[in-house]
Amino acid sequence: MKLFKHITFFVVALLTVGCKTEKSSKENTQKPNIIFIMSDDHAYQAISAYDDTLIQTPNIDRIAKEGMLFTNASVTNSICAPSRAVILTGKHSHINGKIDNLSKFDTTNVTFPQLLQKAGYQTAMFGKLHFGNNPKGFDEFKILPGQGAYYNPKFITQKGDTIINGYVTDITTDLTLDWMKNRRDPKKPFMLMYLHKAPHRAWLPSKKYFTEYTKKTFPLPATLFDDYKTRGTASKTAQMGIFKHMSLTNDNKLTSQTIKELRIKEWSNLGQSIDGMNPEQRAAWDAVYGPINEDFKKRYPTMNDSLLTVWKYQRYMQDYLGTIASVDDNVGHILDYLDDEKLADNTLVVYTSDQGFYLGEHGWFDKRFMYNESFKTPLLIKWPNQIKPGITEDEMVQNLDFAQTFLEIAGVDAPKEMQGESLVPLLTGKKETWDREAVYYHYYEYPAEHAVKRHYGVATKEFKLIHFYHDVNEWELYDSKKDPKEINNIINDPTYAEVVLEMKQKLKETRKKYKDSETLDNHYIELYNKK
Ligand code: SGN
Ligand code: CA
Repeated sequence: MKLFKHITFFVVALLTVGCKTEKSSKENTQKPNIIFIMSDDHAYQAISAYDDTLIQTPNIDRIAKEGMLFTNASVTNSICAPSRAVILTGKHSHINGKIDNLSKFDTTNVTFPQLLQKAGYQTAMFGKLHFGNNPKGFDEFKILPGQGAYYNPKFITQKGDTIINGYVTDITTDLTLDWMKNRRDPKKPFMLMYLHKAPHRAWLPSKKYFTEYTKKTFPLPATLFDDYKTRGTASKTAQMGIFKHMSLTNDNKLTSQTIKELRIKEWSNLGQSIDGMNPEQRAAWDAVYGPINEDFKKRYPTMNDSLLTVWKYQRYMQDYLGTIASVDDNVGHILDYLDDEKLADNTLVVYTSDQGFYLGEHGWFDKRFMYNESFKTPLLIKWPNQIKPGITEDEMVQNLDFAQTFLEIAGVDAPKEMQGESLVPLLTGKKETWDREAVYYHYYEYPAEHAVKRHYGVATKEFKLIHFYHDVNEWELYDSKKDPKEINNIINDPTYAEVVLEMKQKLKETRKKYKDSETLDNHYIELYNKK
């Protein structure tokens, strides 16, 4: 009898454990997978779902066709590593501490991948992180050191560093597909960060696309010759002008021999961006860029400043957009894999960039400013059965919101310190609960490369107010509806006096809401001075 009791207990216990395991694995597989695709410096002007004047990106566009296109997505601090820190922590730069590319990321910050991993998600990261630290909360990662290289890049892995021959965008995709095919645990939901280096400076396309794109010419942006008449000091002193600050060698790919022959003095010596190529890659490159050098030598003697600006802009666009063509192809491979493996239905796919970029608007390249081209960032999300296909959403969302969005999708409570808002109501058509009226921005990396002064500001759908501080004290206001290109700074226009007061009040409230203050501004200036 005693033995019978024991056996019964044993069988019941076994059944209970069995049921639990089966149930929890079933629950886990029902949780949605998340694929976060992010490129580096990808302007929304260079995605055909937003604007098809410059390039066709049919694969990235597929995400919008099958899901949602956000037309008012922005970043809180338009620069690489700080944007990534905001995405991972769900906290503004002044709270997570990673205010610029130079400061260290404080690894005591809790990041959303750590929480998802704890909740049973399998996690992996491939490509560019740019933190200086290895990421926490990942079962597997293979990341580029710092900015990484376009050709034959080195990767940091949990097993040490390795150099992989080939083109970085293809390699990052191969690593991602290899993980999905060979090491993904089908019993668990997964969260994958697939992070492209492209189209970051110095814009080196693959052979296929430098061959194709160097034959193209592109329409000029309306503000290529902006004289910054109504703007303050910051725009006038920034060093990101295509004419003045883009280098003919590193950026436009003339050889040092060419500029020596023409007796041109570069404004800054950035070296040669093509140094990492092997002889075969270099020969293919020279076969295309050699004739470009020869052609320039013939044209240069008769070029005035405007013609040189246009030549540099065309060279810039050919290479920048050429790198995006590879990103688009590779995004297509990932989407095809999800479709083929029947994973697409239960997978949320995000495509975004760490910030926007200037493609000649205001005469610029690079980012950093709170003006639209770098403040806004592309955002396309698909999630079959949850997002109705083909929707355009104009609510003001930010990279600050990703962490809470992903946690809600996974059924994990977000820590109280996170400062964003989950996008799930917008994604699932429950817009009534979304009540954000303004977003906050703060850029710090100054004095530094490109010389963009420190500034913070607030944006509503109607207006944008910016305060440049530190070594200046200047305000700018833009009417976003009437002046989307932000050419007229109306801060001193008496007809907007009321709006200025309202926006200053809004800025005050927003700074308070996100716990930013003058004390913190000064703290970060002091830290910078100590470096
Ligand atoms: C490099 C680039 C800059 C760029 C920063 C930050 N110069 O320093 O043009 O602004 O990265 O970019 S380069 O000559 O080295 O290419 S970020 O995306 O990493 O923030
Ligand atoms: Ca970037």
